[in-house]
Amino acid sequence: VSYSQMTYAQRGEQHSHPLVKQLFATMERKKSNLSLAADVSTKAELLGLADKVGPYVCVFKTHVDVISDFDSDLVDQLAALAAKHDFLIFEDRKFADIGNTVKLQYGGGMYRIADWAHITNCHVIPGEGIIQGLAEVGMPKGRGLLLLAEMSSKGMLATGAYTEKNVDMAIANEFVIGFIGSRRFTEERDLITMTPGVGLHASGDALGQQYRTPEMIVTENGSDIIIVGRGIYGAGKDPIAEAQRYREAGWNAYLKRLAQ
Ligand code: 5FU
Repeated sequence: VSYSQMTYAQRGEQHSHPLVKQLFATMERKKSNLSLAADVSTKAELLGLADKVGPYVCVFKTHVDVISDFDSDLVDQLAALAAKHDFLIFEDRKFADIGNTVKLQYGGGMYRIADWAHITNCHVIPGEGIIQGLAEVGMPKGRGLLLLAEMSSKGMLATGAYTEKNVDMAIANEFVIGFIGSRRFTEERDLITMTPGVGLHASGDALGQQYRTPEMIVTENGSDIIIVGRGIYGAGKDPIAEAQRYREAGWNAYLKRLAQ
């Protein structure tokens, strides 16, 4: 039986990676396969959003390098909100350098991403050394890595043999817990997929973003988690109401998949 036909709870019970076990348990508890993409530019906005939508998401996704007043208190407070509302933190860093450099970028610098982000991601364009470098920092801390097997934007180049290479590398590396992409990629060791570019209405933006619905992504394509940004907190929106709406849409798409 395909993992797409199993419940998140069942998958959590049999998964070998403690972080993924925790993720699936959270998803089941909160009935949420929604991740918020919090692309806001100040500490106050980021924390405010995390406190408001925290109850409805399983993963809170950050781009910490767009915060103009970043400090270490921000990540302390974000970690406290993650505990309060029961979500994981995913820093969407998209590492893309050689193993030795990404080790420095992941563990050190101003952001010290490995100290607070449960999940991060990378491009495999440099080859497998990037995974090994990140694993040296993240594995002792119990973190997990997603590979960018595809992207959501128009004309993106991660296709065909490149996408397949991502799948091979994910299967071969214990530190990898899954992918960014639009679908389920493999039945090997229950690697998860998280999908950005999800919207209930808009079809895209002026800079190449393309949106698909939760049903296309979760029911039809077998992805596990939808990532939604501006659909929830965009101009004129009520983030709590939209988070509830996307949570319900994502969860119903999952229930529909199970019933197929
Ligand atoms: F890897 C990817 C990708 O392929 N597409 C994306 O859109 C990541 N993203 C991120 O998801 C992007 O950096 C934003 O943080 C978020 C999408 O936000 P939106 O407001 O829902 O378009």
